[in-house]
Amino acid sequence: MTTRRLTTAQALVAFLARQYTERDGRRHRLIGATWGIFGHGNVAGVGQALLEAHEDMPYLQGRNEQAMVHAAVGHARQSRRLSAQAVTTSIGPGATNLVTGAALATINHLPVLLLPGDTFATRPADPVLQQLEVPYAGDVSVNDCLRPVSRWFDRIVRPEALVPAALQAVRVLTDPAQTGAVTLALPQDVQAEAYDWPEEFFAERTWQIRRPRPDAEALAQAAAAVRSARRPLLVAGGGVHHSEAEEALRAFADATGIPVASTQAGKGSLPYDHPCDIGGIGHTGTATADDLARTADLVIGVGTRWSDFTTASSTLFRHETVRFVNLNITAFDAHKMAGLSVVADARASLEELTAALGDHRVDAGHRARYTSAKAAWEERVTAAFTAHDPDAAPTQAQVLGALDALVTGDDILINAAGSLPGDLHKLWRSRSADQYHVEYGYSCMGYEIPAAIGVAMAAPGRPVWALVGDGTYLMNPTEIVTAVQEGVPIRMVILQNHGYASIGGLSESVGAERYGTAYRHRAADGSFTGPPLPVDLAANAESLGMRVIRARSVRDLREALAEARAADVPTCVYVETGTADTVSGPPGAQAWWDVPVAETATRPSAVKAREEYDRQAAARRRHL
Ligand SMILES: Cc1ncc(C[n+]2csc(CCOP(=O)(O)OP(=O)(O)O)c2C)c(N)n1
Ligand SMILES: [Mg+2]
Repeated sequence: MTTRRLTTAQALVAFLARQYTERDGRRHRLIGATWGIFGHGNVAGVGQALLEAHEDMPYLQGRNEQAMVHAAVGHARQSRRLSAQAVTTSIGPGATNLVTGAALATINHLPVLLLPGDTFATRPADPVLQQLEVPYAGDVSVNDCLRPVSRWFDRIVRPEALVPAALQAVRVLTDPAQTGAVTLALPQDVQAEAYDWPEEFFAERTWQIRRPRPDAEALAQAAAAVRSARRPLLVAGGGVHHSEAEEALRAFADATGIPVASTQAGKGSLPYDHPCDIGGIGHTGTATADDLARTADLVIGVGTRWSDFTTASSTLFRHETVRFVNLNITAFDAHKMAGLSVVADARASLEELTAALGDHRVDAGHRARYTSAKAAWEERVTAAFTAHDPDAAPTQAQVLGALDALVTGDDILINAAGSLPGDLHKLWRSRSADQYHVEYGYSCMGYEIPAAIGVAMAAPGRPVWALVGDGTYLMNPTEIVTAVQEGVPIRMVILQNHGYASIGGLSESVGAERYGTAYRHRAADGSFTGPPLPVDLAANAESLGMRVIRARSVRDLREALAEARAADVPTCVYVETGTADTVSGPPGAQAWWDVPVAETATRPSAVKAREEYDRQAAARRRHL
């Protein structure tokens, strides 16, 4: 047997550089680059290996471990999960900084390979710097925090264990039902240890991304259910995008006339101007979609996890005999809502369902109803987007309106948390399948800027916009430096409203009186009701190397956005949209969201909110 003598870290990097994915005849490098921040837990092992292999495995320098995972996740989503990135960290704090990013990746079913350094396997000195010691077990390290948020976790305590572990890691990364964060914890001594590796370990390997076809019987039952429904509705989730099923969905909608609503992850599955597209569904949905959901007798979920935002916390689907059909590659999700489950690839099952339905079409009355509701909602979008006074400061919706007037299907918008996801889900007119990139599985503040870098790397030449609230900006602005270093011309819009408009509004609705949600000085009575804080986020972004344009009015904003769009360096448009305790999003929520309210309280606001809560909660329904 021919062998090659390498360290464990060198072998891992050489192995990763030779893994490929293939789907629909297209081949991609699985791990195209490795992000890293070095410390004593990885500098001499993985760091040295990346240096030796720099031509085969590009290294990207991040500023914060969580942010590196966000960048990798953005990249994976933009690549339709056919390509991923690795993230290497030191031990201790560098490793535990991965936890939030790992949870985000796993929840969103997006692949990322995490390579945290780990404490010595051989333990010559115990403890080493940053080592956790617990009194009940000798084999626990901080990296065990990554187990519950990883789809696959292994600790490589001997060099030769890397061979099966690395193969399992890639199997999970490339499995469309299982993928998410995959962790290989690498004790720092083992990383640097040499071993004679079988040469075959480094052979090029191509992993077919499977498209399992639906079971014939399950599909026949699904087709029968659709045929007998009078008021069917389709809910498109993120699985439509992951599977590149947009064309198949369009063909299904064209043939059947069944209206298509979308979750946050599924928005853009149909372009907004397709006659069957009725926009977002659920708590942040459109009136069109939510009204149809309330009266639907059959709901076809495609690639959705049925989160509480989608089901309005189990209150949305109200038809007495409503049934669900779930097309999902993950059996776990396909069985939700007591649905008829079709466990298969979204594209394959949509194609087969369309064929099985032949010339079946929903009746004209159903079509007429959603067509006029869709037109009425479009008018509300236009009203929210339109600024009548170009010299006034824009509202948040008018900022979206200015973007709407500027962008083409080429532009990609990224957001994850705050009041923007709700406004975007309700209002945004998605022109292309991948334009709408809102991470709402984890809704993690601070995803936007690093994700924009990952997305821009996966979509060179396309304008990529990170839309960030001021709270979100303050959570995680540091990857701006990375965009500047790499010359990735991300566009960023900072919407300054001096605090948390989203949680402020929520707080008020649940009787918590906006407590702790505005960024204000303390007043004389100790409460945070003084003037807004004198922070200058535009100057902050500029200090990190961005080009910054301040927009004070709607007119300024239009010019600034156009300038940013044309820029070839990272560019920020900064705009004030009011204060977090005064702004309110247009239009209001069309369906409920369950956030439990104090059952007993002395303050009248909470007592009143609880009455409303009990009224809404009475509409909860378990679909069995
Ligand atoms: C990491 C993280 N911490 C906390 C939250 C809870 N949270 C959701 S939105 C929000 C406030 C966002 O503020 P900002 O970005 O200014 O947006 P705005 O609400 O003002 O639109 C908070 C704290 C979260 N989603 N993510
Ligand atoms: Mg804010």
